Amino acid sequence: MGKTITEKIIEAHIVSGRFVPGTEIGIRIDQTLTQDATGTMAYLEFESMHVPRVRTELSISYIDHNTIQSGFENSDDHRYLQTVAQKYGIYLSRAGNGICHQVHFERFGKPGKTLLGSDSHTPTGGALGMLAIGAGGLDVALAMAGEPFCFTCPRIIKINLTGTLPPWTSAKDIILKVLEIFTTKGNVGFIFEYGGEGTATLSAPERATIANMGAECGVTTSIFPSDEMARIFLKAQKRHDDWQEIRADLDAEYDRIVDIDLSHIVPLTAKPHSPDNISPVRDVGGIRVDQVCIGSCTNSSYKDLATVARILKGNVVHPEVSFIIAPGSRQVLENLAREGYLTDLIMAGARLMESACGFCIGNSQSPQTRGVSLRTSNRNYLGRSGTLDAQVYLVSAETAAASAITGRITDPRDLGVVYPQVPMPDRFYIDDSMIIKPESTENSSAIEIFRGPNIGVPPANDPFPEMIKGEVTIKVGDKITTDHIVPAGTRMKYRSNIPKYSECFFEPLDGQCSERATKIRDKGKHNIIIAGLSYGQGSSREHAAICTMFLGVKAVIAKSFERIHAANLINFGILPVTFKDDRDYERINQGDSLEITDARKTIEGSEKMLVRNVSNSLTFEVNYNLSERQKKILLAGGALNLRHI
Ligand code: MIC
Ligand code: SF4
Repeated sequence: MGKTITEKIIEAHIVSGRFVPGTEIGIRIDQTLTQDATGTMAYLEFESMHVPRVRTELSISYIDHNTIQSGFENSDDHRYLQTVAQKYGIYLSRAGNGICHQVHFERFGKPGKTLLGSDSHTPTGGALGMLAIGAGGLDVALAMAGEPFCFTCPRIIKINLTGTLPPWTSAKDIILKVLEIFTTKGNVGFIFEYGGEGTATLSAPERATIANMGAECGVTTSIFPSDEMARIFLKAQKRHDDWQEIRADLDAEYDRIVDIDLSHIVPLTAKPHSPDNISPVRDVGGIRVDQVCIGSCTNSSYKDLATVARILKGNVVHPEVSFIIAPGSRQVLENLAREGYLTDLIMAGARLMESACGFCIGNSQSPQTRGVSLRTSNRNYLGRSGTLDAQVYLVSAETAAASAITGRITDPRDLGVVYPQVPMPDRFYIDDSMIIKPESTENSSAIEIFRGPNIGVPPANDPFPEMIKGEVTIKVGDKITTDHIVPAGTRMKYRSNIPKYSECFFEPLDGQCSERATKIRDKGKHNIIIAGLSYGQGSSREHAAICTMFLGVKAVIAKSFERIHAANLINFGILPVTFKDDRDYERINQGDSLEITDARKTIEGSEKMLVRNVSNSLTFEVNYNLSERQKKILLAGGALNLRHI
């Protein structure tokens, strides 16, 4: 039987288990990436492992998230990251060089390799035919220490693209279509593999947009063949030697095949407040727009921004629209400048932001009260923009540009002009001087690591208790994201200071939650969280688990979990369990006292787990699906404890 692309790469990297979907496997990791918001903790964890130098082919630390630097914390973190990188053999992409996924795609992504990144959009690399997976910082730290990455062997869904995109539609509309079909929940354990003759019409940067936002569906990753388009892109990046052809075999078998005819794609939008709340742009056309933001790791490539420049040429944006542009990388910015597109953008009234995450993570450019913001980014969760009552719509660069001109949500086909087809350059202008090479092994011992007062130590946990006896701290609904659990934006500067960061636990939903959890913990009781479907969507930030641990939560009982957050909970010694009967969710309230007697023994013996609700005298069963490896981690109180035993 033929093989899928995924199967070929996994089989070339497998170190434990076999390619049997649904079972746990371990793979060797060739490359790692971190960014500053998750990286400081990941490197603190790496340091605590006492490994003298990274054991990967390439590890790179990007500074792209916390670049606002209001207060000393971000700058201190940057300096810490730079010195750690120098010492341990890690490359460092300096602030200003661009967003991790865009830069990695341009300069380091390699067909056939494995990449593990402490950011949920790491799958962007799948555009070049690599197996690129997002994970918590601790898993990335372990990979840097040479440990395999363990995860559930995926089931593969083929997305078979046919036809070609009509004018004024683009890759963003394709992935929004995919989100309409698959939604943001129910896709854990799957990989999207793209194929079909429609795929061959998409350039590598277009594929990157699609692979990037597959993360919103909750799949392990998305992957494209490494074909002529990948070769052309790598050649234009002066990296032709990095190319190798990788395709699925013609008789490869998939779990499911979904056909999408590109010629039927229309401009789409994800309406507030979820990336799967899809409708045609025309259906919401005419709504007044206060802000348009173009950038983020989804749509900030040269092609995106050059297309926007061509659409805007000769126009000034609508007087009521604040128009933000954040190029994805310094390379994109240089190429736009040299080709004259930057001038067109400036003359159209663009407010030029740094090549960084910026508006996407809500640390700047928050919209006005009840403002309507059109963004080319990938997430529009409630409050993520920094304005709780803002209405954020996710759109393509084309729709964003058209709407910036008219001041209303506008289907770009209705502009009544010819679609500007921007060709990909044969050669990009390239300059890697903002990437710092690590010190040689001989010189590295002399490097002193800089630690400002904001840099803490990874918090310790006790081994898993014999029994869980505690209180329901908070009961939440479906599709709770890690942005709900620990918000980013202006709070993100406390990523290296867990007690401080824990103060905003569940803040967007319940301002009292952190205080309540602290009181329960200080009374010697355990905290327990009750949740609905798809708990822990979105960001890979392990802080959503670390702060949960710090506040004394021992179990999360949910209808279902997202992959990265569930792995992070186990890594920090917190038990994720699901309701056997979802109706039991209705029979629990915030403040109820719950008990799991013999919790530890139950897990050790793989027995049936019962939860007693002392407040209403009901008992219900929960499921836990832990491999032997995960049981060991959990019972030790987390992966770091296990390593130090
Ligand atoms: C995000 O887009 O939410 C982030 C910020 O990039 C996160 C990582 C983080 O929280 O630092 C992600 O996607 O993993
Ligand atoms: Fe940065 Fe936004 Fe991409 Fe996250 S989604 S890496 S915040 S640009």
